[in-house]
Amino acid sequence: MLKLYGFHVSNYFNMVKLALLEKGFEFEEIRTYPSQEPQFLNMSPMGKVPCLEAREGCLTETSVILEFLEDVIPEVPLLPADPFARAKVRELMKVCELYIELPSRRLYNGVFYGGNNSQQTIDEVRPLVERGLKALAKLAHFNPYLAGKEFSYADIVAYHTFGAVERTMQVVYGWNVMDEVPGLRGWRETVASRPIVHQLDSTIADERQSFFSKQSGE
Ligand SMILES: N[C@@H](CCC(=O)N[C@@H](CS)C(=O)NCC(=O)O)C(=O)O
Repeated sequence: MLKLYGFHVSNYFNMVKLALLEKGFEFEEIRTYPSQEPQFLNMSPMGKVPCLEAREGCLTETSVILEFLEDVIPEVPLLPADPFARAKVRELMKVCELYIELPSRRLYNGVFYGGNNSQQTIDEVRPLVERGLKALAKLAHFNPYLAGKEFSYADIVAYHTFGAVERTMQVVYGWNVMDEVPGLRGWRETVASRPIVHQLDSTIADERQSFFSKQSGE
């Protein structure tokens, strides 16, 4: 059986977990935090989560894991069959990861983990995220899903990107990114109403509460 290593506060972990659930995989979840311990680096060479253990060995990097899952269970497709449409979904995934999630992530320490964000980082991140959102606005269909009529990996990646990004932009800049792109808010509600997404969101909410109350020593 597949084993998924990670924890629910990790947006990348939640992308993979949602894909596993949507595709109907049986898997075991092993709560794991990022670590530079030699034993964990043998599984996840950068020490990051998620990490997926298959019969053949371990895989890391969310987009790589998602592609693997698609190859294993293509019968429940989360990528379109047509090569160009497939590439357009991957383009949306990349924009979310590289130009929205990664710049925002530079502020997570100050927002979620009690650290400090330097003024320089604060000044640098917002224009980057604005540019990423403009790219998303150009590419997204919201019809009702990001890439069109079918729910896809673009929705999974974007959905679990915007959870943390929305909060971060709100806390740091008082900026509501969900109003920045027309259609984004309605799209999120559509995705959230999918039964599997809804069920996973409840788990995430419980886990997040206990994670952050432990962190703040409550
Ligand atoms: N590029 C990685 C990013 C995964 C990632 O950054 N995971 C976070 C948890 S959300 C982590 O492990 N952080 C620890 C670290 O960066 O060392 C992926 O696509 O899976």
